[in-house]
Amino acid sequence: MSDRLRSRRLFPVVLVLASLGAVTVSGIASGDDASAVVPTSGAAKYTTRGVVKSFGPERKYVNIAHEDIDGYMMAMTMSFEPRSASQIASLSPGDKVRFTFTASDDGRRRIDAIAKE
Ligand SMILES: [Cu+2]
Repeated sequence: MSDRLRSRRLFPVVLVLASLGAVTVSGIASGDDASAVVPTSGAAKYTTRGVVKSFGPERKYVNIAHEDIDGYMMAMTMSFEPRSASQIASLSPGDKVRFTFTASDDGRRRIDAIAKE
């Protein structure tokens, strides 16, 4: 009886592990396809200052009026993606911030660190 219960409990775990294995295997297999690999060679990191203007739906991104960024672009307002929601949880429109972000070849600008000034 207890053996049967135990095997019933283990069964879903085995399925999950098996599916994780399948994901890993297909991930490795697709490594041959260059388009499936996130480019890192074209990624560049910048640190700048700005003013928080607004947020995207569910705070998936924050619009910041940033200063001139040497080697990247002139001052303007544009969106940046937090890597985790906690990074921008305490920010409000009007806050002055200093932040570092990574701009990658896929056009995304992800915030590495951000702090109010
Ligand atoms: Cu910009």
